[in-house]
Amino acid sequence: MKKILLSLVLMMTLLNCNSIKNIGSPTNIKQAATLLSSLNSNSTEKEISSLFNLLDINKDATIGNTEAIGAIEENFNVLDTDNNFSINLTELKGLLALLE
Ligand SMILES: [Ca+2]
Ligand SMILES: [Ca+2]
Repeated sequence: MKKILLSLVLMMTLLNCNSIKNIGSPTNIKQAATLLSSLNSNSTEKEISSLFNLLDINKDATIGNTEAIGAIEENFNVLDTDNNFSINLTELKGLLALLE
């Protein structure tokens, strides 16, 4: 009886792990990629905020290196001006200066 319960708990834990992994929905990433590719030096801070919200999958108000994509990933160290290995909204706005 205990064994069954234990394997049930184990199964639940595994299921939970899977759902945590899937928080970043592919639609968000796709939307973020589209938005990112449409950005240029004339883009507004509002567009940067939308991009930020799409990329901040775990909603901790920063873009970690696992959340960065494309040009943000490539310029991560440049954008991360305070070198704390994450990009906040203010730092992401620096992307506009990098775009032409
Ligand atoms: Ca985040
Ligand atoms: Ca930072």
